[in-house]
Amino acid sequence: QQRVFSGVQPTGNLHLGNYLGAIQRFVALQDRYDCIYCVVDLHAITVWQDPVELKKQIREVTAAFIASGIDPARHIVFNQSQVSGHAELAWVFNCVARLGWLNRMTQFKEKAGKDRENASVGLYAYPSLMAADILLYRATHVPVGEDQKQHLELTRDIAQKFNSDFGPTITRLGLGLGETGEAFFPLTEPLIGGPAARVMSLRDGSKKMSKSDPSDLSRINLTDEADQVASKIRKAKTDPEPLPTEAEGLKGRPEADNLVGIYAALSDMPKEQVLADFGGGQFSTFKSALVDLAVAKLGPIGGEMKRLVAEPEHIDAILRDGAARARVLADETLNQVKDIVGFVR
Ligand code: AQP
Repeated sequence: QQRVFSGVQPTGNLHLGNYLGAIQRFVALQDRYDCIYCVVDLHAITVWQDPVELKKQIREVTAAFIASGIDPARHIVFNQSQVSGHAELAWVFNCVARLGWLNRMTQFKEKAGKDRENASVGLYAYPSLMAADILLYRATHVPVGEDQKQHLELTRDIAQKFNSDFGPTITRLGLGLGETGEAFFPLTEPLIGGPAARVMSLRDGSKKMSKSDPSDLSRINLTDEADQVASKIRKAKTDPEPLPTEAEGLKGRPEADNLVGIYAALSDMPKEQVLADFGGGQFSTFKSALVDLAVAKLGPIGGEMKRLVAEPEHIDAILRDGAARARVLADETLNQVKDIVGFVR
């Protein structure tokens, strides 16, 4: 069975990168897979969160999912902390993952910065929890932005080590997948790609668009009003050359490449087509078209998000229902893991 799992952290300022790299693709996968979309609040607290804000942000991410077109009746939408299996399986994976593997994770190095001694243990163990999120549902596919590639590789390493450490027990208990029956966890495939796998900051083409960038001008938030979107795109950094006519010409021009990629992803066309339409022209013309496109696409989503967050009881009911359905799947895996590892239950 083909199953998709992915998550978004409720850490504020949901932006165009989150939308194009993740949420828009979550929506597109709904017809082909059973999907589980999670608001990963346990991940959020790896850095300190204000409790009142955290609650608001959990509801806001849920609202973004629904406003973008995810159907919580057909698929599962919930917040991670309501299903305790995530934390339980993460502990088992903490005992499977090796220190050396975690030491190589670049996101931890970036987020911990120079003051590594002061980073939380949770931030360090984050990839192990992420592996648990995915493998608790034995998900086969995970749509994420490019920045999560390394964590996905670690998830596969953890699955593989668990499968090999416990191979004979998995076979003896008849819990394996596929022909050989030795593997309990699938080797999950990342779904990364398209023109917006890595949306960059509007102020600096070498940095990814991110929630934590102190400059609000660096990102387009999903809840920005039309005039804010227009002003941010008009102020976006560019270079003095006109747009190239072919994708080759975007090499070495990160800001131009980023804006063309955003246009391509928003309009669901390849970058080549965007350049066929706008190549040779000035940025000002292209930026005006990009403003119109971004406002047309994001305006309704932002409006619907605001309407939904005004009814928190409705959102909380969706999350409770999703969590109850997720728990059934999670408990099944977790019980099998307990049997494999040798716990008494
Ligand atoms: N710039 C991006 N381009 C494409 N995809 C992106 N994603 C994030 N940024 C970009 C994808 O969005 C999903 C959810 O990401 P997250 O919840 O891990 O949040 P984040 O935006 O990466 O935020 P952080 O890490 O909380 O904030 P920063 O980076 O500011 O410290 C993921 O699929 C991610 O790949």
